[in-house]
Amino acid sequence: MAGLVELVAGALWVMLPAYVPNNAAVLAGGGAPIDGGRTWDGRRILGDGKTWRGTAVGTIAGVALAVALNAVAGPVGAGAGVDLPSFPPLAALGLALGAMLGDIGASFIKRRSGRERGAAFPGLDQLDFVVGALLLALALAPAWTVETFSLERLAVVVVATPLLHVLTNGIAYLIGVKNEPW
Ligand code: CTP
Ligand code: MG
Ligand code: K
Repeated sequence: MAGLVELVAGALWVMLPAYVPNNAAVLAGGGAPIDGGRTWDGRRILGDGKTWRGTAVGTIAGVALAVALNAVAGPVGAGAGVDLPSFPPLAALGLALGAMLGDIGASFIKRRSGRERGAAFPGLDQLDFVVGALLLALALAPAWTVETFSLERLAVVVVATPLLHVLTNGIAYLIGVKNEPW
């Protein structure tokens, strides 16, 4: 049991800098779309839901959270009796920016498949940012990523992230900051 708690706590901890960017982007969204309104084959390349401001604020929020977590990793880990990793700068950037890029890549796929802005794409919506975060972390901080994301932790991330995503987006919808509950 103690092992399971430590496993789940560690998995969620290392993903926090990837979880926060999407939520920060929702709060900060608006302004110029990344695709500048351009279309491809009659459909928007990305759509109005992917903005420069949302992407920048989301990325900064994720990196800032990693910096904050670094400051408290020791005391919090000791208090909870678990070993919590800290985030080197490139790992933090990879997780945060990668999460945003994964979400942007998903919008690209959604538009190509004819889905309008805001349409749901179950599965993709919940895991796009996980894939983006892990890939960019792997590219920017390969040793840290391989060491930190054990297969066990990855399994927890793949199972727990969709649940957390559904929960946080549902709350964001209910309190009126998000247009759709996904
Ligand atoms: N947002 C943003 N920039 C991003 C990601 C999100 O500005 N890179 C903001 C937008 O205001 C967006 C909101 O966060 O409408 C919700 O994000 P998301 O659900 O990812 O976008 P959707 O509007 O649903 O568009 P899409 O169908 O392309 O996912
Ligand atoms: Mg959406
Ligand atoms: K999305």
